[in-house]
Amino acid sequence: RKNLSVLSPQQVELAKMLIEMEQSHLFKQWPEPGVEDDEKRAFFDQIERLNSSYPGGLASYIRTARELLADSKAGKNPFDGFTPSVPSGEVLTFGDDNFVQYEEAGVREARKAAFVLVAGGLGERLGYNGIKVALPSESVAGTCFLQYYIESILALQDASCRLVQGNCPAEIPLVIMTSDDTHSRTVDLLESNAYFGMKPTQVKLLKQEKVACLIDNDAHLALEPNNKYRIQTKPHGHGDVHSLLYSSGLLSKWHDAGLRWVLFFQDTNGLLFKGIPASLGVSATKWYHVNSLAVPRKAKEAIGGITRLTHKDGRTMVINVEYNQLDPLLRATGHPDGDVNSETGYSPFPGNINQLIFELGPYMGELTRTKGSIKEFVNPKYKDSSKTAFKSSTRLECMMQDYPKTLPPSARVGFTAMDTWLAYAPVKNNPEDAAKVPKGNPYHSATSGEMAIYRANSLILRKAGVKVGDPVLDTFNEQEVEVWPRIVWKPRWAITFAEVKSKVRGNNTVTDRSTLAIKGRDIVLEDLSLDGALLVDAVDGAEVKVSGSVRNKGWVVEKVNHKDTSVPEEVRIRGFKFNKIEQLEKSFGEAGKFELKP
Ligand code: UGB
Repeated sequence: RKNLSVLSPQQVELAKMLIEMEQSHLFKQWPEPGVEDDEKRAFFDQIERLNSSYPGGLASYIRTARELLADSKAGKNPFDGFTPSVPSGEVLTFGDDNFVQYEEAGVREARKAAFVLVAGGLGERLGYNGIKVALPSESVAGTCFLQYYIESILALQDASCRLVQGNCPAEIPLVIMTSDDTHSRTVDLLESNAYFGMKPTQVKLLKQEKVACLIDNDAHLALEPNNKYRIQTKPHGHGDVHSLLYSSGLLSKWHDAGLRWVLFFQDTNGLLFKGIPASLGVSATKWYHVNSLAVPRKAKEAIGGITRLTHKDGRTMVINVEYNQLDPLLRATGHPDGDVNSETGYSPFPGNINQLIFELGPYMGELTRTKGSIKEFVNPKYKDSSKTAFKSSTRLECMMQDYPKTLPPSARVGFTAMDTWLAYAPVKNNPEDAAKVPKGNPYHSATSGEMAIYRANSLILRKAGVKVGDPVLDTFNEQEVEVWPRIVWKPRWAITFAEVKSKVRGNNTVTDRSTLAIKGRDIVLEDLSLDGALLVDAVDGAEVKVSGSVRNKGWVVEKVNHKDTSVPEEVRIRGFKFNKIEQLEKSFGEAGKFELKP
């Protein structure tokens, strides 16, 4: 009480709030006024930040925490009264007429879209020292994830404008949610690479704040172990993206500019944009307010399951049930074996890849009501079964895919499922953990993430009529993977299957030991026979026909041990590198018609 004289009027109000919320333990060790006054004010600076960054303020955080901790202690099932069942959604088959039509519809809509990348996570499971969006998605061209995302958005923007023939103001906005863990390194990555070709004004960074940790079931706030003037904080989860978008004012700006869609995506999926155009087309055609992209999911795989939940009172919703909850929910509702694979070899519940497409109007309406707050959860690790003490402090968390939980039953919530090879290859696990993944389940490692890109591009070219060599099985960092020809292309070469088909003519062949990098927009493969390595670059307007027989010693895949610290971290975590023995490399720097025929 005596220390109040040290504080500003706003800080005094916050101090009173803390006392009312039974947080007086925070001040127990405070010395007399006049001693460490700057530290006391700094303490309240942090309290002010924690208060203003949480919808409803810190008092609301503490109240919610008490409720959720009481529910957790009582063992209350968050799905009490709900029965799970398999929802129905749009299932796409890559390359068929339906897929191509949805892609065209999606490209048409893309100029009315805004993209939101959640990239505040440190990626503890991966253990990589840098930010995850700076990791190369593949090592033929060395494109990092952020570059791949930005170049894909720009390619979609151009494709969308071409389709509507000029009637196009489009500069598709990109929002990146960062955190203290990732913010400055994300800014550096963008600035040192000229925003990968995007206008800096198109990109907006929103930084999420961490939330206060809690020491017990009464939601007493935790102090840092060695600092009585600092509240301990931890990440609140990707669900923060909704309140940040709401408070940024961006949604109404987008709405006024005629935008219609907001697409959310995660930090390390090198296949993501192969499924985006068609899924956006599904949203537009089916008028989905919420559309989640999904892939077949192995039972117990560490991705959420999209589930229809029907309550005893008749309410029903289609929602992600997180991987650690699906199995217990099924067991509690008459499925004694829990989450198991069906005869298809997969769980009947489609896997949520957390790529979400929201219609902007209904989304804005809902956020005006909720201020962007998302249903939270708490996951305390108790010391013993009395559930009275925690092993370490806990905090509330939230997930962006829980947004539909507060929607009325009239909301149109659906999903779009497609093959995993096309749309999902995240990089989440370090080599040791990936090597322990049960056989048949995906590794989700840097190794599998990169190999998945070569596989997808090979399969897409095959579908477009190219004869692509078969994969060989090999093992890197103790993970057995299919090694397909190392084929990559810039998103501006082709962002849809229709574009791929339009740039592949005649009889083309790529052997299994080949590497192919296509870096320019107006490059066409026509009667090419490739057995080796070929890298072609061309400025826009340089129309290059690549044909004839290209044969050289090529690039050989060489193993690298993940423990070999003489190799850069981003290379050794994938377990291989290229020995670039011989290649044909050609660059076309001016507009015109050219033929590359060795
Ligand atoms: N992220 C943030 O931006 N802020 C945070 O505070 C935390 C994370 P993880 P997770 O698709 O593979 C999700 O850790 O949480 C960003 C879905 O919940 O990679 O294990 C972070 O930077 C799950 O349903 O994923 O699981 C990253 O971009 C499942 O679908 C993103 O949030 C799974 O992803 C995800 O963080 C999946």
